[in-house]
Amino acid sequence: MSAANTFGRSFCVTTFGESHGPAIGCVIDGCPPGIAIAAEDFRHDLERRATGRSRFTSQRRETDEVEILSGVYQGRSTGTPIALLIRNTDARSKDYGDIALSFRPGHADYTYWHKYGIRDPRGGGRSSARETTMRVAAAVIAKRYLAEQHGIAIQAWLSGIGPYVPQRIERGSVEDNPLFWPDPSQLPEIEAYLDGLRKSGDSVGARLSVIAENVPVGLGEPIYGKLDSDIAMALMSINAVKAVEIGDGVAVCGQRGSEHRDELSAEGFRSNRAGGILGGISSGQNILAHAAIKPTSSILVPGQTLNTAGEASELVTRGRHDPCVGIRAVPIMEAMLALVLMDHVLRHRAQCGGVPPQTPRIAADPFNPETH
Ligand code: EPS
Repeated sequence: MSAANTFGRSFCVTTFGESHGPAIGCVIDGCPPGIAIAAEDFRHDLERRATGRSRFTSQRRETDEVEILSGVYQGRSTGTPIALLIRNTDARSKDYGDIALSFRPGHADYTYWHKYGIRDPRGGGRSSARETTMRVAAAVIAKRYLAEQHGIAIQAWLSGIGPYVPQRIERGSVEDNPLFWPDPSQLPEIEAYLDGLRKSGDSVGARLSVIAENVPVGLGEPIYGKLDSDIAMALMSINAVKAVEIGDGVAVCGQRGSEHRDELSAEGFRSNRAGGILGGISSGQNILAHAAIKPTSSILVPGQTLNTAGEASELVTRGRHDPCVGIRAVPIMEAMLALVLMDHVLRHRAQCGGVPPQTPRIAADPFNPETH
């Protein structure tokens, strides 16, 4: 039995480290040999996820420089374990002095304390979003392999924040703003809303969406390794996620069979309500998933709590926190989907690599910004 710090069966990523420890890192076991990997390849996605990128995220300033410790020779993966390390350089542990013996309402402080009988309160320790840095780093390798071998492209965006929902999805605009918001016309209003929220010391939840395009047919194992159950597990493992939807998700409750099914035609699938997965196996359509993220629990609004002696108290969390942790979760959504697809590409190849291509192979319908 292990304590489940490893994700994946064939592309296995083990992360380690705490937010205020000397470093965080990961070991990737099962990586195919020959993939080009250099330390600077990690920079782009790590910067997208990093704190201090705008006034709407935590102001902690980390350089997030990746050190490749093993598994890469002359710029290529060798098939041996790849170890990556990032040193923590801007932890400010004194911010956590007040909460060392108290539980932030809505935070993992309480459950860690009861589970282990000991906890590292500095920056939330292992429960910190800092851990997700290594998921994003490991997924840089997965994304490259998926793109090179299968042409798979993955993109996530924010699809809800507080009371706002995008009126249109312009995927080309997502990277042009620090909120990863797909409807530029709403940005001034949302930014004003977030400024007000920051001033009031409160936080807010968010919805995220992710798409993977050019996914081959056949990924996923039909019973306990369904592609959608693994995606749900992966997305739910992101800090603060409280719900995951695949395709139309909870909306299927109100649909008729004649409405929900994705009809097949020689020109391609006619819709994508299933989110690209049938019977736990990818259909070759775009994979579409969504996640709901709760508001950050570390806030300046005073809340009632108990301390470790069981005494009632009022608590305020000081420090450099995210008013909406969902914003930085956008690249983490992409990373977790990439890790699942990478794992299943390798698993599919191992068992079914010799199955000849079947016909007819139906084309995916193009992404429909009206319905997603
Ligand atoms: C976090 C609290 C803040 C964030 C941190 C996530 O940490 P600290 O109070 O230690 O500065 O800055 O995010 C990161 C450091 C990161 O790299 O994502 C939390 O409670 O989860």
